[in-house]
Amino acid sequence: MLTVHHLNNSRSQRVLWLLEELGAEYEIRRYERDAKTNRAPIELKTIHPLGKSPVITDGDKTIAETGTIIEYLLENYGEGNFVPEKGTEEFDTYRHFMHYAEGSAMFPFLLAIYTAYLGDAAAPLNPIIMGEIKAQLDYMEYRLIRSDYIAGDQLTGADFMVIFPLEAAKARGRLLGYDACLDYVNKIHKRPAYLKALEKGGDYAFGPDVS
Ligand SMILES: N[C@@H](CCC(=O)N[C@@H](CS)C(=O)NCC(=O)O)C(=O)O
Repeated sequence: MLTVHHLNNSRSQRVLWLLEELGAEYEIRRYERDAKTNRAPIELKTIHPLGKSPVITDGDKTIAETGTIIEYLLENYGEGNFVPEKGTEEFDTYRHFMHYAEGSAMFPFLLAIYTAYLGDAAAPLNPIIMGEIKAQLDYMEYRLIRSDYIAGDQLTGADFMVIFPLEAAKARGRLLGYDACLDYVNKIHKRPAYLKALEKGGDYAFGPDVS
């Protein structure tokens, strides 16, 4: 049985969304963040040494890292959905955004979260971090003005990746002036499979209710 090790308020929500889009059978094992530290509970380390979410288990396989999980699910449960044909320009763009979301887009958002712990001591870093956040949002806006989804006019695996940095940006009020990004997030938030995943996943601070 396919099991999603699901941490509340986390990137694993997008794995649930993909599974709902695919109509796949799966079960959810829930983990709760520590109320004070917001960290994942130690038991997640018994599933995978990184102790992060998402992680999935499928028979004797354990797979961590969202991009790897999404590729694995598309290969094994996707029946050809959400992956452009290999050898096409769309496929190259899809692969780019599969890596881009966690590789480039998330980085300045995480820096902003971590340096906030420094208080005033973070001041010299803030202009650099804010500049980097702007560069990532400008890039996604440029893409989304030109196509319905991040890698073209079809929903692909890459959308399940970039939704998280964009949701995080929206929740922190950073999408003001980024109308294409905002419309994209709102469009995804209306998808029946997204809403079903939300119901199943529970507590999620970046969903449709966030302005
Ligand atoms: N690049 C990894 C990031 C995984 C990650 O940092 N997950 C967060 C949840 S959004 C987590 O588990 N945080 C809890 C902690 O680090 O204790 C991925 O996409 O899977």
